[in-house]
Amino acid sequence: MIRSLTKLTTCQTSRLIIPTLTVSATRAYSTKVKSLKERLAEIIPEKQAEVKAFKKEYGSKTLGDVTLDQVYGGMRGIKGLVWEGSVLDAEEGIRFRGLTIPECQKTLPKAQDGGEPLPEGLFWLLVTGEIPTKEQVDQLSAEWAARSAIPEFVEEIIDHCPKTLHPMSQFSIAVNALQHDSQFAKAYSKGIHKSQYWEFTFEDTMDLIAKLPNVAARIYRNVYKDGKLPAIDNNKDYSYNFAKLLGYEDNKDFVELLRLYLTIHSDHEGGNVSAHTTHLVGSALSDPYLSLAAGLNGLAGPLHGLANQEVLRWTLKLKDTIGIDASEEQIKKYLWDTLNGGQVIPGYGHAVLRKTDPRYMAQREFALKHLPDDPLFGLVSKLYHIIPGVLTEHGKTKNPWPNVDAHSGVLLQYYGLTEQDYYTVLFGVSRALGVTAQLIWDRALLLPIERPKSFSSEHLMKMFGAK
Ligand code: HAX
Repeated sequence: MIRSLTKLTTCQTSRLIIPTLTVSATRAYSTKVKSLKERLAEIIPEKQAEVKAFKKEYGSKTLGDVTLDQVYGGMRGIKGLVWEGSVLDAEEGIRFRGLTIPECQKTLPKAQDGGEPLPEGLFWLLVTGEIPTKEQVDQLSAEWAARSAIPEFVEEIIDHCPKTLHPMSQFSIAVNALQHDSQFAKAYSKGIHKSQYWEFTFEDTMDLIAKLPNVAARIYRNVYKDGKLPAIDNNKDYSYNFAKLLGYEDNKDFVELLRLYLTIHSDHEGGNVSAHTTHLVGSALSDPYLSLAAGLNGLAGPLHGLANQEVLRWTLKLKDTIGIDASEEQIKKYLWDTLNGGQVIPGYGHAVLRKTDPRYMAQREFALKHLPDDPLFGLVSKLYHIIPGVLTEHGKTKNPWPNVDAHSGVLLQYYGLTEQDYYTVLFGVSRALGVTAQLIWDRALLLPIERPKSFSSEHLMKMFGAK
């Protein structure tokens, strides 16, 4: 068995599609270090064999019953998806390939000693299950820098969007337009063997991730600034270059924040709207561009990623209405007014989590280190002590604790990125890392088109003999 696996690996590696690169980019990363794709080509055959054997032996086992409440209740808790990159525990929060956020902060390569992890490392971890070396991560930074340019017609499409079009809609339009250069779509239409799907998915994924900062920053500069973008620095990491494109690279702490932000927002297992949508659309063999654009449209919903803009808007409104030094009683009244107005308190509650989100805690730790005296951070901390009690008394939400979105806005506004409507675009750039990592595995494991069963209410009532 081991011998046949080795054979497969060698032959798979020799068939690898090597991307075309500019001379400087080739110089930047044509070293002895094995590339992510080469490493993947070794891992995939082993995993394919493992999953095949697993399915053969345990394929008929059940994972649990499905209740009618779950069918009407957003499929909450139904176990029906495979997701390799991360698993979410209701009490503990997310683990990326088995690692908690603090463990990732400790073990993943960093740009500076004691700093935040580089999202390149997290991507490597999500894709391979292995912690990369600094050299491997540097190679990935260089590869993404080399692939980062976007076609002129995509720039024009973005430039033609009205400033009043929500940045997430612009983002989704631009990602769809990038599909023009999908290697997967082109190869598929020529006719490729299904064993090669993952390679073209990988190439699209690498191109797409590399281009997202240019797309996202162009939207930012067009809507909020003068529309001009600087060139990126091929010797710098992904987050530095993204910060540069946005115009914030001079502030080292902001760049560190972006590294943390892009790392922790990347993946949250498979059932959340953006992840599941990307995976579902990809199952029709829609390429990674089309799949991610669909996922981004889901992320743009206020109960999902858009909550981060809603949190800051709601918090600033609270501040303007009752003041930054409002008493506990005033804050409680404000909270009850929101709830009695039939609105949710943004940034609180979660479909799976039942404790404070560790992504919230990671951002709180960052704030305690870098902006402990910021008045708005003070208000966010005060809300953290008051909101869970009020939501518990309200008695509806199953989880009164803050989620990831309750903290990101206060950090971004501290560094001057105050344009709330833009926040979900940053989330989208990060989420791309997790959902496209899974797309590679979806195609490597040859997962089929998704097609769960549905019934009409009438049919369900008949099934149970309900009158
Ligand atoms: N404020 C007020 N009511 C809330 C609430 C909140 N923060 N969170 C949940 N509830 C309500 C629900 O609206 C629901 O009310 P109804 O029975 O009247 O429909 C009830 O409590 C039960 O909901 P639940 O089972 O606890 O929560 P769900 O799994 O249905 O929904 C949500 C999870 C995250 C959508 C929900 O908690 C919410 O709307 N939170 C506020 C918006 C938000 O922060 N979203 C971001 C979530 C994290 C994320 O995806 N980030 O991208």
